[in-house]
Amino acid sequence: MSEKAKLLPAIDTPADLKKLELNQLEQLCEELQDYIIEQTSINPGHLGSSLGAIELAVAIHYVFNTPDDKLVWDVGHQAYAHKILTGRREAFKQNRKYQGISGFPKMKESPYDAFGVGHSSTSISSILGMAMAADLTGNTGRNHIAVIGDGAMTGGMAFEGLNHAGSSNANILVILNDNGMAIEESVGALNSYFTQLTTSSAYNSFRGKIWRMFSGKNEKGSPIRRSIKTFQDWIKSGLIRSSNLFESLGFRYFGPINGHDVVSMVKVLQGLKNIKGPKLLHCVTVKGKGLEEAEKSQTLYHAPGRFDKETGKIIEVAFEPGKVEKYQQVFGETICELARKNKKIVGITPAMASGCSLDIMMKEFPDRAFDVGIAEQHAVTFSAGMATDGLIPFCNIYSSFLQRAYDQIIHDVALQNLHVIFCIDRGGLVGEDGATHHGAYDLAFLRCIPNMIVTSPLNEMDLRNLMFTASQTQLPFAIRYPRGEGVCNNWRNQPFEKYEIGKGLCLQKGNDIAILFIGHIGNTVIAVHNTLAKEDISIGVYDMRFLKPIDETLLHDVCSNYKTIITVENGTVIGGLGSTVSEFMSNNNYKNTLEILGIPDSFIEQGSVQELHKECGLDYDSILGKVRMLI
Ligand SMILES: Cc1ncc(C[n+]2csc(CCOP(=O)(O)OP(=O)(O)O)c2C)c(N)n1
Repeated sequence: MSEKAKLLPAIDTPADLKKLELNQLEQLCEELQDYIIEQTSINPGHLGSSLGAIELAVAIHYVFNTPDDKLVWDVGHQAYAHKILTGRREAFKQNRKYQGISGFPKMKESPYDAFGVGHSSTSISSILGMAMAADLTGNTGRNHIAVIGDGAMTGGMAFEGLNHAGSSNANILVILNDNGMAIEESVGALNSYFTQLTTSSAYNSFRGKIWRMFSGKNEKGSPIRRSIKTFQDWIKSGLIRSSNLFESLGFRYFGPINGHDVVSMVKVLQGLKNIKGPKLLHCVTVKGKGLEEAEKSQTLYHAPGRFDKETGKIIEVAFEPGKVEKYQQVFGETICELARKNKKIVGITPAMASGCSLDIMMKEFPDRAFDVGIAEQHAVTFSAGMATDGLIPFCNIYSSFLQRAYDQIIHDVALQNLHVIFCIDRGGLVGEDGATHHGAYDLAFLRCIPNMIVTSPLNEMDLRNLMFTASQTQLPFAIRYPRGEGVCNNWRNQPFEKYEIGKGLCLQKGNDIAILFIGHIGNTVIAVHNTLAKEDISIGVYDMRFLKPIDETLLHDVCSNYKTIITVENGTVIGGLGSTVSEFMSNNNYKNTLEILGIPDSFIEQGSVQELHKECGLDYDSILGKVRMLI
């Protein structure tokens, strides 16, 4: 921590924070800002969102009695100040690291993390559940606070929560942290509505009144309660109710206020603490607040990697000749290539345009590429709707977020047998984002859906060819690939090849042991094979390529010719490739020894991809060791 820090070193819990005078809070916020910048510059994380929510975290913990009062951070990527203030100042140095603390609030980690998060738009439902539980158990004095960004507010669940809460008397405070940004700029009508709220003169004059009311600037020393009474009278008069979305839904709306003015925030929160029932406080904040570069380039600094803490400049990794590119780049360029040739092709992303590289298509074909907000369910059914009219939607969704849209995949796409292509990014272990973000279940949960084709590419060329094949196959089609680099750099502008559906490949015949794999993890298997080949140990290597339909001819061949079969997949061991082979063997009375390598049946925490592969026995050494053991 910087030597300038005078207040932060003494804060181990919110009780220490409460010992500070109100006029010391600004300095504390600056120290938190310095500390978060210093730490994330060397140990990357979600910088911009957390810088934007420092004052919110300080004000909330200053006013409310956490952890008895419940506080839920939506997504939780903005909660670094919260973590630091709640006993994890030193542990923050190990933020997102293997065996360190999680980058997101996590119930197991701290009593101050009232709810485990990572996926968006869960805060209102969960805080409402807590508030209603408090009512039922007679814990009536408790406060319940949810902090949700304008991006997360676009998620359907947020509205489901608002709808329920607004008709209740539940004592909840929703703090809308409005910075106009998701990872990219927030999209949709709600975003325009928030902009209207923060710029319209009626609301600005209303805001002035609220501001003065709670900060006591109009009547020196006037009790907050009297001000609240005035506010309630306004509400009763219906002045605001008719024109405000949240008021119409049964919430009391306060704001918009400046979410970086910590002293005023404290006063407003103290006032709101005395108002029961569902309330929403609209705070306007700046993503990346306090670091010029991060304020200027908010998308880039959402999670910038390492940067220079003084200048804020991102530390570029030196270009290495021959360095391979990411699968995401291959997806982005290939969809454009296909779209140039076929006008029916469209692209859809739920709020991850730059992460999945659909932004490349959005630039070239702005009318045919859609960012639909943090709305995976909508993204899938919207794609289905387009497919009914003969368009060919490539719906790109991160594996773990696709879990949200399971019924939409089954009911709206597969059951209707529609030609929707799912490009499933971040398949497998993703690294530092941890348990909430690993794409562990997709192969298993897609395989059991009728009509679905489920595939995974070994490399960049495969991804291109599978995208091409999918565009030419009138069926629901899933292509799942990992985060990060591929293995070859000669994929650009190569001719496309249409693959035979359900056909796997024998890469190498061998004796005794055959390894069957699906996806990019196969490159590790190939490396293991190459090592053994140098020792004159010959193993069979098979790229299944299609998990569904599985290549039964290939499986008969393998089961008849090898004593031992090892399956390797970067996905859960329950329900994926290993299970498929096991079912096949059982159905066909094969008695081979079968060893299934994959992600075990437990939640894997954060760490580098390499560390996690090792933990799961999916790294080169572990696979090699396993083969040696079985020889
Ligand atoms: C279900 C789901 N979809 C996508 C994401 C990826 N994601 C993480 S943060 C984020 C943007 C959130 O925007 P907002 O709530 O406005 O918070 P900000 O980062 O602007 O503070 C997105 C899309 C996610 N965490 N969960």
